[in-house]
Amino acid sequence: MGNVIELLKQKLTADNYDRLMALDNPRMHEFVADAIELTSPESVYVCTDSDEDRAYIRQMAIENGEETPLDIAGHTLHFDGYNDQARDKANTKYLLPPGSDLGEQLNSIDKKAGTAEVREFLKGSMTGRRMLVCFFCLGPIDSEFSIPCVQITDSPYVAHSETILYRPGYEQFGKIGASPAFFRFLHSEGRLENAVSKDIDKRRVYIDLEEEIVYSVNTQYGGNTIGLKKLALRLAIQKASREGWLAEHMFVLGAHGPGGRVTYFAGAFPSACGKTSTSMLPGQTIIGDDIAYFRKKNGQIRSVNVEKGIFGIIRDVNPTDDPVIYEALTNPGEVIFSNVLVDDAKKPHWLGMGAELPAEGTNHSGKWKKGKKDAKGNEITASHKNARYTLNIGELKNMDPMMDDPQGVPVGGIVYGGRDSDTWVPVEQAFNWTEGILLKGASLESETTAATLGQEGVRSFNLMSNLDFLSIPLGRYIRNNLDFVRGVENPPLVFSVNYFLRGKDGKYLNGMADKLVWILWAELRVNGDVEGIETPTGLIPKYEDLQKLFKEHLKADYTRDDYVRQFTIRIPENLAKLDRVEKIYKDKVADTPKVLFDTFAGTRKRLEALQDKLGDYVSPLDL
Ligand code: SPV
Ligand code: MN
Repeated sequence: MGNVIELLKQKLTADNYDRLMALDNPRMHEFVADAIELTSPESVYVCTDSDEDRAYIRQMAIENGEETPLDIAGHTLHFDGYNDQARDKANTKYLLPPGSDLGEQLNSIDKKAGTAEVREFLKGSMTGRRMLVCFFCLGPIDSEFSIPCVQITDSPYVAHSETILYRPGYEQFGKIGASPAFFRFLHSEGRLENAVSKDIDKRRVYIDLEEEIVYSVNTQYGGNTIGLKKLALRLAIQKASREGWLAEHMFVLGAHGPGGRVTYFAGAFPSACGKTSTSMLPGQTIIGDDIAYFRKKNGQIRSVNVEKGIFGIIRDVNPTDDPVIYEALTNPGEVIFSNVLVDDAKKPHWLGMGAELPAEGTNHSGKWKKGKKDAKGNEITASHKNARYTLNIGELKNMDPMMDDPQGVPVGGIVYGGRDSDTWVPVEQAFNWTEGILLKGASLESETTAATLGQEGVRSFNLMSNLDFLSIPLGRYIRNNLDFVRGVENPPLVFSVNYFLRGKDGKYLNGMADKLVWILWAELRVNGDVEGIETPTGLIPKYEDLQKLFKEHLKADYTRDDYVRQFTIRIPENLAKLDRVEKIYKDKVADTPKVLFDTFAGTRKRLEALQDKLGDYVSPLDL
């Protein structure tokens, strides 16, 4: 590339040039100049943290047709293309330099070939458009946790989403001087038709871990385009591994115990398993719902929410199950609804909203009528099952006051949960950190639902619910988690939860609201207020403790029969799970730490010993 400064001077208006140059960072200037040269925008807009710039981005999204105002003040609607409704796993790849190896579980492409391919798709992609250069901060401002980022995009919708989801970063960028320690994202939606990306066959998300640059092209869906979300998580996992901290796909929640005590929990659940609603439990306070960083400080593990907003699944958000979000979604405030159904009165509707849906309207497929089918003959639902809302956590009544604390919050407990119809009990504490990481986190599986794959109950392995985002070999990731508690005085307790356990008749054994009790029991355990009952895989609650919590928090009479059904140890299923997961590590993860196999063997022995003594299914009352 020629002279960076000359090029910027030539392509930017004086105002924008000054804004960019006020940040004295040659590496960032070079990135912007290269992006201009590559994508050939008509103009470049450099965004600062000001309210005017935020408003301008929002206005641009409406003017270019990516967003439409809805009936309530501050609400807008965005559609992604019919075939651009989720993360594109197949076309998301690491650019792999010669001689490096991420293991067979991670999707990668030769760096030279992949860079050439994605840059070819980006070439001239912003012709006739305005390039937005935006600055954001991952984690709280002025914090040891924070990572400054620069996002270049031609999509005001992407930039708008990021102003809701992330802390502003222009000022923060000014403070890092010429430091090269920041993440870079270049996105172009490519050619548009009816305001949606047209060349979906050329959709690519390529990640350069050495340069800490992510390229994304020919897509709009947030998971592929909002650089600071899952694309930054991939970069952060690699950076964390180098620097000795952790980047996790986790919510952070303040659980409120007796006497006004607040204990912070972080939790990982695969998509659509109750993660956001756990982070929003009634009576508790939310720090974040999706991504958390963890660092050790003075012998303590502390955590921050990387984001300040929520890009949440809207399906099943209704006044009964998610009252806090429902209220925010039905009152004035800044909200982007994506891929919902909208009627002529500009009112949004979604599956499971607790009201009858209109028989026609407009959705991600265009004009929609009940019964409409797509080109493959599949019925198109009123709203997409991955339809989402984007809002600022500050809009919610239950935001935790520590949300923006640069020190983060101390972590008392970690929770791992998946969709599991027949194996894990509703809540169980691991015996210690190592067993928690290996038997709960690294053993996490989730079942597909009939709605997603056509075949119900297929278990997919998803360690720490982070498999989709790992940028280091799986074994090293597990090792990093195991080692993280070195030097920590009281490591967080680790729990598994299962909201989806079914009885012999196939019916769920728990109601949606019960998860509050499992988390509050965990809160009592972290503080040593109650005892657990030992099982081969950990510690489960005593009936009396749960009965009290159900009464106090859900006004429910929890019966001994319910307890026995829910907490019976299902030994054959637990053994089968150990076999299944162990086989994955044996066959597919070359660098699995030996301690995983040892721990699995020890657990298998304990399960078999109990089976010999009391049979396949053991009531908690017999333990
Ligand atoms: C998830 O799927 O885990 C999400 C949404 O949080 S996405 O941004 O698509 O990753
Ligand atoms: Mn997520």
